Amino acid sequence: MSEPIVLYDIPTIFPGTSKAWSPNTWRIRLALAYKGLSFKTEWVDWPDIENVCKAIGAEPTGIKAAGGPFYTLPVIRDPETGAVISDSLKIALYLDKTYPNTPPLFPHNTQTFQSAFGHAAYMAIIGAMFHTVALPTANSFSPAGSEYFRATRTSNFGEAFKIPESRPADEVAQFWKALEGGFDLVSTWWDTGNSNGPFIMGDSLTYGDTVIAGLLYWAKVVLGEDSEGWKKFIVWDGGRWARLLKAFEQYENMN
Ligand SMILES: N[C@@H](CCC(=O)N[C@@H](CS)C(=O)NCC(=O)O)C(=O)O
Repeated sequence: MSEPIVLYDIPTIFPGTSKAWSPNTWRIRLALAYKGLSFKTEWVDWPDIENVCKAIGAEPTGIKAAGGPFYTLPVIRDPETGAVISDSLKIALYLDKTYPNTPPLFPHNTQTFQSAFGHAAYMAIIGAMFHTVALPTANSFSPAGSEYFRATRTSNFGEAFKIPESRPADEVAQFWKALEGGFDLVSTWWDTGNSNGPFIMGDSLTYGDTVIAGLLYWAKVVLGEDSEGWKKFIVWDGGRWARLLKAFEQYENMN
């Protein structure tokens, strides 16, 4: 029996499937499960990400606003090959290449299309999404994690990402409207396809779907399944996002 792939992920303080929240790490959690690759999770709290990445030889994925390498999760370590890979897109490409006999994340040479779709969809949503769910996100971590998350949103991304303890109702409503608009835009791209399946390519799950699913899991976990906020996502775009998550449900179990 080969050793499982290790997925490095950031934990919330919640139990079960709500322990994972990150839109980026969810992509890989779902991708590994979809491919049927055995994996286990190494949970890394926010303040430890950089040290853990350095210790296992993971590459940074960018540069911090203040300068210096920026280390992020997901990272995977594959004991079969010795590879340590950072960045969700690079990990997904690695998995298809290294395990060609598993269901593909980039079928029919769609790497270029999938990476462009993933980037465009993420960018259409992430700004409004951050401001809409930032406070419940910050409150989902350990005390040290929460402090780190709050401090580094401004030091890494600027003052616009400062997380206020409360916001005026009209500002909140504006962010929700912008968020719905982002999902609406992505939904129009989906509509240009000619399949009724839940995924961008119809009935088969691909990398681009994991990008949207990751964003949806983030909202569901930090807002709570029974919250008013999460109930909005479920009805947007004729229930498209609820159907998408339903299709991912079989892959969401924690490892
Ligand atoms: N491009 C990277 C982005 C990953 C990313 O931003 N991860 C966040 C968690 S959602 C992170 O680890 N941030 C570390 C930090 O802010 O210190 C990917 O797709 O994997």
